[in-house]
Amino acid sequence: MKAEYNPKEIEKAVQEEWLKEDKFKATPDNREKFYCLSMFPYPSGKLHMGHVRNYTIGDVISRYKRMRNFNVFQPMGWDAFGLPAENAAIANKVSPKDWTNENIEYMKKQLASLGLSYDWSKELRTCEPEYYKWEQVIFKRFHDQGLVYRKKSFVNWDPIDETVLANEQVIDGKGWRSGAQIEIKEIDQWFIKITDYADELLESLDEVDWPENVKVMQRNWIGKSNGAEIKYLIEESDEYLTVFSTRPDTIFGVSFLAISPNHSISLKLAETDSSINKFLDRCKETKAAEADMAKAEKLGIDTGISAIHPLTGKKIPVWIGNFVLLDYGTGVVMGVPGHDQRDFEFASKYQMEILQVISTDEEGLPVLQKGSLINSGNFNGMTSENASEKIVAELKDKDLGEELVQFRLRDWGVSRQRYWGCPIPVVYENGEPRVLDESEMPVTLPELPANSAPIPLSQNKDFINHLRKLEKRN
Ligand code: ANZ
Repeated sequence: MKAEYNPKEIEKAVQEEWLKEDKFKATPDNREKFYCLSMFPYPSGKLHMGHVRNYTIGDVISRYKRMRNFNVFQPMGWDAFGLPAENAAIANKVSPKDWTNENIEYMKKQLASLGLSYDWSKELRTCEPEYYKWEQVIFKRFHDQGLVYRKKSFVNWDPIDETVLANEQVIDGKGWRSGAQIEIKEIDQWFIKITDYADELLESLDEVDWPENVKVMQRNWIGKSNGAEIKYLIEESDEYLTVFSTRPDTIFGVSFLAISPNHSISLKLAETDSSINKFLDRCKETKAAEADMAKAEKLGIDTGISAIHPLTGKKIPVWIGNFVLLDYGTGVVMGVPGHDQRDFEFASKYQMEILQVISTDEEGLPVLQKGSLINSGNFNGMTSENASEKIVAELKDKDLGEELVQFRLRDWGVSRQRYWGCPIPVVYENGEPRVLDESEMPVTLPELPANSAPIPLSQNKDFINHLRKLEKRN
């Protein structure tokens, strides 16, 4: 035996032996089973050190369990759909499928050379119809349970990559990969109703054994807020603007209402008012991650509309504010500059009244903590908590408000990739969407002619004809 360990020689020989004997293929027997699955890698081309670390950890666990006589099943697969394959395909004039499969073969060799003990007989590639059929089946079953719905919503549109981007993929108003100026578009999208489970998700965090900082991040992401919906009558109309507020105790300090630039009233006004139109254009450049919005300069424009304060009857000006999110609460905010930093900056900039209605030990304005009420009519002297309750009760009596719980968690939008993604199993019959039957699945991606760049599915004639046939069958 040689004194020196030569990995290239020894490992290669041993790995060949493993392969010959199908060493890691899992077959059921009487032993206790152990299933070990690490996250599938994206087949980007080559493994990096992060992969090596990640997959070594899974493999160490599998080997340990094997040595303890468990019947271990450790499979591997590829998270193989996604835009990078399409971009590479366009740049290199290969099909996304060939590009992906070539990368997989290369990375598989690399994984093998690390000696990781996978059962390759069960390998999955998420771009294969045998796999994504089940995504379509799950979509259908969610739909049948009322957990999938379609709604118009605003998205970040990257005109170069011709795709929708998540807020986190927009950096300073530009696409993270293409660098293109992002456009805000309103399009129909499918959503999965994960918000139905918000409370359950939040409560079950108490039961999982995770580091506390991770749990805090999760709680913030779910973002439960207890507050109230409060209605302000729009002057000279019978319509209301409804705000969501977590601080009804500050209602006597309201100096303005602010609506989102994407609110239907803003859009309507922009049709006839050129300065509002210009303002909305300016706001379009800044839709991005919420965290960026919080830092951005607060900008607004007066709509000229007034609303009536539900308790004092005072006229309150309605502004459009770039800091108001359309898809949180009601898309309308009551501005209380004496007690909210953002409202304070806004009111200072546009010279609006700043009234203190909560008194604490804090000096100067804004006073952010809760305390006792001042300048608030019958509610003076009450604590914030007590006053909030009483104020909401009075609003409820007048049919102008009620308690409301809001979550920051949004329903999950499943906009697909241009071409290289799982087709959503829906056809349109007389303009109405029909989710396909499980017997009609999988709806497969059309093959691309050799050397042609992938085009969006909606423009692919083969695919459209295929769907037409499905429509006729019913
Ligand atoms: C008046 C008020 C006074 C508020 C005050 C806060 C402090 P969280 O806790 O994150 O749920 N808000 C409501 N909808 C909004 C939207 N679509 N875009 C931006 N801001 C929105 O925050 C709830 C508070 O965020 C709400 O309570 C509202 O401002 C604002 F001293 O109402 B508050």
